[in-house]
Amino acid sequence: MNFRLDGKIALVTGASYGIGFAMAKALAEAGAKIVFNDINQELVDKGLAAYKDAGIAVNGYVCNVTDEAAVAAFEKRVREDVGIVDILVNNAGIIKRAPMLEMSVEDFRQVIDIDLNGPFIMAKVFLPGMIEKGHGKIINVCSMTSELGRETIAGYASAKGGLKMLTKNICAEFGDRNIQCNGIGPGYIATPQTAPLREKGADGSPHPFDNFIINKTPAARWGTPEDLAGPAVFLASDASNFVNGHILYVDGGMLATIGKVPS
Ligand code: NAP
Ligand code: GCO
Repeated sequence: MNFRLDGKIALVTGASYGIGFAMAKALAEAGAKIVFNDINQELVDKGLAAYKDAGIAVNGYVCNVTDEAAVAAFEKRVREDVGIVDILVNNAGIIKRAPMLEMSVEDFRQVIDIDLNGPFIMAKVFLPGMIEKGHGKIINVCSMTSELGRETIAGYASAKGGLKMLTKNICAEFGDRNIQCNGIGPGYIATPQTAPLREKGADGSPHPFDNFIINKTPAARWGTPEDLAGPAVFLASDASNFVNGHILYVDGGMLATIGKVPS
């Protein structure tokens, strides 16, 4: 019963598809009432249709996680429509790939704003409700790049590294209020965000990055959004009440090894 979420309200940001959708679906299957947001109505509608197809009743809202006033209004609307959020999953994010010398400061700033400032704003706005309730779970969706750099993603890695430390800071400040803040660090997952890294050549040959990841991952495969389901339920449930400030990497073993010699 420790893994059940019955009676809990879970908010997953940017959860119209991909990893966010898979985590929200798993939290719903564990008993949670799901609320999600996305950046525009088109995506929210796409998500509402997908949740309906999956037989999950959800509330969906348009909210830009970088807009503090919009997030405050979002929290008020969710409180009125559904209730006080028990579980916040900071999943919304973007990535921009360019060699650093070609990356504009504006692009760097935008990635930091969405991937790091956004989770800060969401946590700042939704923590008071958790404190009011006497419990809360915050799950920040980090990345392998919370630990490792890679060329062409300076903004993203900087944001995800910062998100790891924000996770630890929320743990430090709110652990004594029975609030657990942990991170989930997905490895390389097959979603639209990584589609450019998996595109086959005109001749049907695999993308060089594809082989690179397969050789770097002991599981010898790309992850799927569903690989994040169980870890999300664990960190959202009472089963993890003494786990705090931890980043749970769901990477097929990638961080444990320097990788295999390409065959
Ligand atoms: P994703 O393509 O990163 O998109 C996440 C969702 O967030 C999208 O619906 C996106 O809308 C939305 N979003 C973007 N900016 C937003 C904003 N300002 N406010 C609200 N929503 C916003 O999807 P994903 O690949 O499933 O990744 C989900 C999370 O996992 C992200 O934080 C990502 O960095 C992280 N992650 C992904 C991988 C991977 O291999 N895929 C690995 C590690 C970590 P748009 O579609 O309009 O952008
Ligand atoms: C990239 C990928 C990664 C993944 C993920 C790895 O360009 O290297 O998009 O950043 O999205 O974050 O954990």
